[in-house]
Amino acid sequence: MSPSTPLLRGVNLTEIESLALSSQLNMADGHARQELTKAQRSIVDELPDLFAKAAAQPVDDLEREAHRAYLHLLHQHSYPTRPGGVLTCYSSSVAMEILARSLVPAGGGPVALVHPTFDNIPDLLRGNGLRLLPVEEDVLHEGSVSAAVPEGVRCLFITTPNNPTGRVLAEQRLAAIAAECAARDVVLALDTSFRGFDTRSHYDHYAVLRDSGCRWVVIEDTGKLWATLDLKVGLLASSDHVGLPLAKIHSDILLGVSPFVLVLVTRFAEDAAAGGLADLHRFIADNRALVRATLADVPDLAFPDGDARVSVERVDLGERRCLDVWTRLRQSGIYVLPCSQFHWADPARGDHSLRIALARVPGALEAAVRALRAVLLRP
Ligand code: EGV
Repeated sequence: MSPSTPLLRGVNLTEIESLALSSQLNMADGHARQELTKAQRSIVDELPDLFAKAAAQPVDDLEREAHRAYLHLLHQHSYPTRPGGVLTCYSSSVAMEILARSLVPAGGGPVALVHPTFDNIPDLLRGNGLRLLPVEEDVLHEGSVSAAVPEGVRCLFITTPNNPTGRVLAEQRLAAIAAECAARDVVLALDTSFRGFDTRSHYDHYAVLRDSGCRWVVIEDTGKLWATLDLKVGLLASSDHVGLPLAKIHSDILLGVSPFVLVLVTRFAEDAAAGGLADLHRFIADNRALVRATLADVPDLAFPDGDARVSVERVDLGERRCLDVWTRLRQSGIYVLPCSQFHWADPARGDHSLRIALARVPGALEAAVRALRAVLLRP
């Protein structure tokens, strides 16, 4: 084991991300930190008017508008519109905590969870006393559907597009998995927080889930797309007869999110629908190309997620250990994310990769990746 390994043992990804928050070269967290576009800046210029609108209008209407603007933007036309069908939360992690708590009294076996994925998902599930069973991405996406839904689980939880791999659950595969969950009465839960970046995840998931007849929950997140200084919401959507006390637990935690944030989300979603989303996709693709080009001549290096479109990029370091590289970068005030903790059931499998955030100002990203290149080329 390398001497730097104990440094981050028992530390979660968010704790590592928080070390980077005040750094000029923070390529660690997956939050949006790029510059606002001209159109987005004009929304910010209108904030006093938006504040007044938020204060004047019934919050029910503002909530409906925000759900509609965001979910239609991403082609999720069949989302539930019944009261309580979409619960608005401060963040997707709050939605996740509500789901995890709701699963506890459901009884039965463990929760099957995609492996790897962002570690706060397993941590929130385990923190509520739930047992977990890892499901490898390949098993989830290919081969027998019954292997993707392990015997005896109470819930199957899938992050799609996944964080950090960017892997997207195809429509046919979702339909097959949902049918299996319906037949075996397993709750199917999706975290689609990164879906805004990838049009391959813009098919209508809610239509597929509804038609399957399974019990389902979907967590959505407006927080990954736009650099709104963490003014965002998480959405917790569920099927008619989900059989989980989601609304009750939601009420334990909050009365409602700020109407001001709801209005802001609506305006950013409308701007995205008017062309901003396509611009954002080009921006992320350019930043991904910049990372790959800057590191192209480094030997024994690979980009394992060739097809990814999410706002993070994994780098396979070959023989090098991510903690050694992370430590050396940190000495220059540059932060990325070591990948060990994404592999929540087997951290060693992430010991040789890093995750770089792409929702950043290109100049800063380039400076950070050049420094990474220098570290990797130094023996
Ligand atoms: C990412 C931060 C939480 C999370 C960041 C994230 N962690 N919520 N405990 O929002 O990929 O960096 O999802």
